[in-house]
Amino acid sequence: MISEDDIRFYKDNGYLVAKDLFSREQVDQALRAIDEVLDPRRAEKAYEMEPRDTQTVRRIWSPTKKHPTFWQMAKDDRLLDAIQGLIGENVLFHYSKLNMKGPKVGSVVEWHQDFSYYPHTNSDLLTALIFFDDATKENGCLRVIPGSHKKGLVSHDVGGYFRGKVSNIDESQAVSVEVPAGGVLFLHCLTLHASARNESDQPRRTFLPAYRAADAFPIYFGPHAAHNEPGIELLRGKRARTARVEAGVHPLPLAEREFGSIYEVQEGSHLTKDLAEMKTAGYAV
Ligand SMILES: O=C(O)CCC(=O)C(=O)O
Repeated sequence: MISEDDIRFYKDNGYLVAKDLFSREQVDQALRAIDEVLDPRRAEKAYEMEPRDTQTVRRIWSPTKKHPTFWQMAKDDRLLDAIQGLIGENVLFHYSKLNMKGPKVGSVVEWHQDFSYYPHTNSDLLTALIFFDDATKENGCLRVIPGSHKKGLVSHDVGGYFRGKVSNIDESQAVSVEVPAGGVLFLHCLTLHASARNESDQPRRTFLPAYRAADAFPIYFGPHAAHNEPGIELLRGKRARTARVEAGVHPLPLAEREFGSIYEVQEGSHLTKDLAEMKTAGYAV
């Protein structure tokens, strides 16, 4: 169970680390599940490759739909207890993804706020980054700007279209969050974050289930909401009969072309892709 101090830290800083939330045994089980999902004999294509090394997977889409181990992990009681402490008693599963961040190639993730991809009526949304390897500066651990979640949603546009990234960040405020394997980083949806390319010879595999308070509803039903919304599921408490609305003016994620992942839209590689290919690719960011 997380403490009052932990909750205060999260509210002040927009992130929180819980070390040892998952055991070595659970991490090993998850690593075996990754191997099963990536087994080339599987008919369903479940992943996206690194553009710089077409042998290396960078993202497994919706792992909770691809293997029961990930769904079990996303519903883990200790994890949900912590999430209830952070976003309230009524908790919806929102969507999931798994970033592989392979040795020597693992793609950079540019500065962004997750909320920019899926603005909701309120900001009680978070992602749990569950690390299957020690996340270090060398293998591209997450970098965050503490307290940035209090400043609202900023534009993620480039050239008049949504490109899912923010430039001119004052990186002097950034903190590198190193987390041991089995640990979890809870990330507020408005916290600015990024990660560098993995230059090391160690992977940094991370499972990212996302959650939201049951009274947070999408305010823009673009491709991401349309893709994720059918998969939402109540995990704790009750469904909401009213939407809780925070004041604010939110830029909407109006991209020049649809995109399959955060990597594609940030790199601009979606602009060169065939739309039909993207429609089969899934829209979890
Ligand atoms: O895995 C990372 O380094 C960043 C993850 C992230 O921000 C994302 O996938 O939206």
